[in-house]
Amino acid sequence: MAFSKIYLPLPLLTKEGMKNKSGLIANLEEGLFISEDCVRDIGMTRRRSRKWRLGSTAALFLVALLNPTARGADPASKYFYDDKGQIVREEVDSTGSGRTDTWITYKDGKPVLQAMDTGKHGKPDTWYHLTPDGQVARAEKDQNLDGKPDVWTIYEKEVPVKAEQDLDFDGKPDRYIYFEKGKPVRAEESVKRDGKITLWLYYDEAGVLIRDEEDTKGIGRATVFSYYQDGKLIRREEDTKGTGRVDRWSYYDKEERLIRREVSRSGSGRPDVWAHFENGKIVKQEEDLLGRGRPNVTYFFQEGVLGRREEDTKGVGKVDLIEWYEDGKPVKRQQDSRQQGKIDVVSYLRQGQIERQEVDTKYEGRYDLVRFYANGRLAKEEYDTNGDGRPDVWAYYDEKGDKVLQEEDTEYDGKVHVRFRFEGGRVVSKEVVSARKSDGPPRLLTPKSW
Ligand SMILES: [Ca+2]
Ligand SMILES: [Ca+2]
Ligand SMILES: [Ca+2]
Repeated sequence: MAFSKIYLPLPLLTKEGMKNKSGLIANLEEGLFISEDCVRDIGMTRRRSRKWRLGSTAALFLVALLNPTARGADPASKYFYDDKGQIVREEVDSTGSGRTDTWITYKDGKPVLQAMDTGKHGKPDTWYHLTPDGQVARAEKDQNLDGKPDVWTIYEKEVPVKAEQDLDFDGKPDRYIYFEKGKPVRAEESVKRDGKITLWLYYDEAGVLIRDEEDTKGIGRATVFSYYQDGKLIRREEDTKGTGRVDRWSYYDKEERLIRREVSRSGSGRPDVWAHFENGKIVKQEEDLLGRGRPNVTYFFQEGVLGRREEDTKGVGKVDLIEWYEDGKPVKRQQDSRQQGKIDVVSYLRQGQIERQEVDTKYEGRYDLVRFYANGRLAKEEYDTNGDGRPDVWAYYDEKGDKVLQEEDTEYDGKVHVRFRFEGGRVVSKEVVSARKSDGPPRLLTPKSW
């Protein structure tokens, strides 16, 4: 009776095939999961089976068998018979190492089950169930060596057609793999290991992942769609609100690093936010705040930190508002209030609150008004009305924003000569400090407000 050699490998995931989501190679042993890693995998990270290749364990075993001189011994079998002389069992030491590594069960003189120790554990970890004509009908594999199978493969004419994998070793399958012509074409997985299928994977003819769809919200339909090239993520589309409409598109480079992300905040199905990344860090983000289908706001980042924001507030194609940021807060704001290509208002902020503002009231490239704020409210203004670079009118405001006092240097000598007091927007008193020309009303100032 010859030893029935069965080396049909199980369609397991190889090292290359077991990248997890962050792109790291998962912990593996002989191309298989190791148990702690699988347990840790539950609910935490998820490995996507990028590629299947036929497992190598059995192939290595075959090499060892064909090359017995390497061990210096020949395979040896022990046979066991029933009282009628019919063979019931065979124990094989396939490498001649003195240790049994294959156990074959016979029925009616034919092998029906071949159990193998593929990893020198001293006990079987792989079982092949055979048809009466000696073909593999079903295979089982115990990956975590707890004595219980956790991969089940169904064969037709010795070609795998379906496999089931128990990834958390609770005895129930969590991944179903479907084959065509011996190659995986499709898989389904219960990501939470609760039996509910939430991940669908699709493979090309070479068994390389081309697309997967995931129901991340447990709503019974896919909300994340990922596309792969050469097994690597190139694009991901997401329905982040579960409305049935994609509202986020992500694009990746050859190292699976994010290079662009588009978002539809309005939910229209068309992007209105465009973010650009370099080396995994955001460098620029554009936004369409006017709903015109093109961006009118751009954020600029350095080392992932916001440095500047530019806005075309009217959507005319010209930036008229620039904000500078430090530690995530605006510290300076430049405005072209007339949209004519010149900055005429500059505001300085602290902790996001305005402290000072310089205004070019005549739009001639010179700041002739300085405003001071207290707790975000206008408190004081200084005007240089004659363009000599020195203030000559000072206005003071109360907490309601009403002007209460205006002082004027009518002689342009740096001193106050006339003082007007206001109540409810009207002059209630005039005090002449010292002046040659002091008979007029308070100076009319522009701009009235900004
Ligand atoms: Ca097991
Ligand atoms: Ca399970
Ligand atoms: Ca002046």
